[in-house]
Amino acid sequence: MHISDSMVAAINDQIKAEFDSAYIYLAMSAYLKDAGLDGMSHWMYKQYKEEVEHAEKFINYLYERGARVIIPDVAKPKETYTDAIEVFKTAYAHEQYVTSRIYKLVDLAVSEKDYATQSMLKWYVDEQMEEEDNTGGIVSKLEFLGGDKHGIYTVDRELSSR
Ligand code: OFO
Repeated sequence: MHISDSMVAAINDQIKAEFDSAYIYLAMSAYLKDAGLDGMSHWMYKQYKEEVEHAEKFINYLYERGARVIIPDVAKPKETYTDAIEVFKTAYAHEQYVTSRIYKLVDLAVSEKDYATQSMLKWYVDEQMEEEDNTGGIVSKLEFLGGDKHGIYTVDRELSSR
């Protein structure tokens, strides 16, 4: 069955959102590196790479469906933050936003009875659950520490093993 123009447009839009996410995390990684938090910076760098993979997965899906891929502009990400907690809170809120976007794609695929796209999106639904859990978990830890430098150092070391 042919994929609809509206579904192709929505997926191209999501490809942009994934690249925007990648850049947001790359900028967070650079901020954390500058703040001397090498482990957190490394964690965010890995997150950046994952977002590029998410974009590529959508690109390959459109290729499989014989649809046109549009490579987007990437939005300039925020460069500076108050501290590591603000970084991870922003990342958590961003993941919640991306989840809402993925759910809208599912809604569209359901309304169009596009079963192939629904099946492909299942992977993203699961992935978003994991990403919210990861970023939300780090926020909880940092909030618990409430600025305690030794604790932050420990979390930083822990995140270096991602
Ligand atoms: Fe692509 O999952 Fe995060 O944004």
